[in-house]
Amino acid sequence: PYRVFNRNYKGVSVPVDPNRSFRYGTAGFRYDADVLQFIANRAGEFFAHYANQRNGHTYGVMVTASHNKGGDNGLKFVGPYGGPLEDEAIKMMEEVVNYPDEEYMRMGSLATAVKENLGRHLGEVDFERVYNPNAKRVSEASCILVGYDTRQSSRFLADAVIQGIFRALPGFEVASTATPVTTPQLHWLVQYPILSGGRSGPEIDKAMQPLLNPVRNISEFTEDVYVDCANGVGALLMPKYISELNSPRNVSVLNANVGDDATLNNRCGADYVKSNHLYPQGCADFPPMTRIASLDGDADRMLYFTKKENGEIFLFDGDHLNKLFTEFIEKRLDALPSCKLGTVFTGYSDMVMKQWAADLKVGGVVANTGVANLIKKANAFDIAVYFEPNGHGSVIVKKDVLREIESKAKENPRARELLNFLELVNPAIGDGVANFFATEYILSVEGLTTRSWMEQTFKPSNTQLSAIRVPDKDVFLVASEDETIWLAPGPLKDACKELWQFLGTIFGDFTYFVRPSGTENVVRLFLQTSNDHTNNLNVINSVFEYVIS
Ligand code: 16G
Ligand code: ZN
Repeated sequence: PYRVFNRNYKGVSVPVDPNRSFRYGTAGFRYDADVLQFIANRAGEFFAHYANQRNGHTYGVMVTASHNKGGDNGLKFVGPYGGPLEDEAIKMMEEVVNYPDEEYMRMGSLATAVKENLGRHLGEVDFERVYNPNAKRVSEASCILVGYDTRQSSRFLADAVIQGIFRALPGFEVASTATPVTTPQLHWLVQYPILSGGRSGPEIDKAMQPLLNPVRNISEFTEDVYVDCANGVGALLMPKYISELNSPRNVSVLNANVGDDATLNNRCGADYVKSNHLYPQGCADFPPMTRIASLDGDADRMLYFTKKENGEIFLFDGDHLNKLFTEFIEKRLDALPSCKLGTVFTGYSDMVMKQWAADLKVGGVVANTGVANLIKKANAFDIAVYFEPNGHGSVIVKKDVLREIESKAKENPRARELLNFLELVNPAIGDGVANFFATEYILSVEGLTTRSWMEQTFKPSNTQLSAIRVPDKDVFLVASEDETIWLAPGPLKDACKELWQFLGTIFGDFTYFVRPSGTENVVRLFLQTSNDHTNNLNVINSVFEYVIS
C-alpha cells in the first residue's frame, strides 16, 4: 500500500517561476496545479533537511485543495504526532520557496545558498534550530510520508515533493501512499508510528484499524442516513468504515463519483452546502427530515442538513456539532470532577452559540480562523471540543485524562460511553468521516432522531458572509493575531464603527466581523442579527461593502 522510492528516482521535471512570491496560508500553499510543481519541489527540499534534524519522527505532506475545484491544488505540511507544522518552520519554508533562482543556481545547492544568505532575513527565527542543511544524518532516522487526494494533478505533485526530498538528502526515508487518502487519514498515519525507518511499517489498512474498530460500538442508527462525499476521496474511505458496522445498511453514500476533476466539489459537498445554503446535487428530493451529511473534497469537514416540512434546508453545522459533542461529554464528566472541559469556536460562530458557551460551566474560547489556531486554544484544556462553523473540528483529550477515563470505563457505564465516543474521533485533526460516526454514536446513545435533534439544538441566527475584492487584503486590512481586533487602517475602522452604530438605530442590533482572508485576496465581511429580517441584512451588507471597497 505504499510507494517506496529510492535514490535513483528521477521524478518529474519542474519548471521554476521566480517572479512571484508564494505564501503558506491557513490552507497551506494553494495555487494552480502547474505553479505548485516548483513549490512542491523546493518545499520538499526544505522539509527533508528540517525533518532530518529531528530524531526519529515521522513527518507528513498532504497534496489537496480541499473543497476547491478540481484544477486547483495545495500542499500542507504535517508535524510529528500529526499536528500542524510549527510557525517558525513555515516562515523558513516560505523563504526557501521564494529564494531567487539565479542565486540558487550560482550557489550550486539550496543548502549552501540558504546557509550563506537566508539567515539574515529571519531575525526572530532560531535559524539553526529550524533549518540546518549541514546537520549530520542522525542514526535513528526521521521519515516523511506523502499522501494525496483524488485530483488528477495530486499524485504528480506528490512526486515533485519526493524529488525535492531526494535532491536534499539522497537516501532519506520517504514513502507515499499508493492510493489517494483523506487529509485526516494522512494526519492519522503520521501520528501513528507507521513507518519504522520508512520501509517496513505496517500496512495502511492495519494502521487505520484503531480508527475503524470503534464504529462497532454504534449499536443502532436512529434512522437511515446518507453521506454526500463531494465526489472526493471520502467516497473511498466510507466503505471501509461501513463494512465494520453492525447495521451497514443504514448508511448510504451519495456523490461518490471519484476521479473526475470536473465533478469534484461541483455543486456538492460541505462547502457548497454551507456557503450557499443549498441542497447538494441529488439531495433535494429526499422526504423531509431525512438526515444527510456532507463531506468536503478531502473529507476533513463534515456537516449535516435536512429538509424541513416547508421545504427549507436546515443545517447542523460545526456549531451544532460542537454543542452536541460538548454536552455529551459534559453529562458524562461526573466521574472526573476535576477535569477541565472547554469548547473552542471562531468569530464566525453563531452569536447564540457564543452565549450558550458563556452560560455553561465549561470554558468557551474564541480562536482565529484555521484549524491550527483552534488546536492551539484547545490544548489548554483537559478535554476540548473545537469546531469551525464550516464543519472542521475534533476533540482533544490529555493523555492522563484519557487513561483515567479508560480505567473508570471498566465499571462505570457513563465513562464507557464517553470512551466509546472519544475512540471514534480522530485526535490528530478534524476528520469528517470520523466525526460522522461519532455524531451517529451520540444520536444513537441519546435516542435522537433528525427531528428531535433539530428541536433540541439552537435556532440559527440570521447571518450573511460576503467577500470584498481589494487591491491587497493584507495592506488593506490588518487584524490582530487573534483576529478579534482590527488594527489598521484606522479611518476605515472608525467609519465601520460609526456605520454600525448608525445602522443599528434603524435596523436594530446586529454584529459585524471583518478580517482579511488567509486563502484568497479578499476581505471577508460577516454580519449577524437575531431578528428575522433578511432584507435588512442585505441592505446593511451593501452599505458596509460600499464603504469598505
Ligand atoms: C482554510 C482552513 C479553514 C478555514 C479557511 C478560512 C484548515 C485546514 N483550513 O481552508 O479551516 O475556515 O481556511 O479561509 O485550517 P479564509 O481565510 O479564506 O476565510
Ligand atoms: Zn477540506
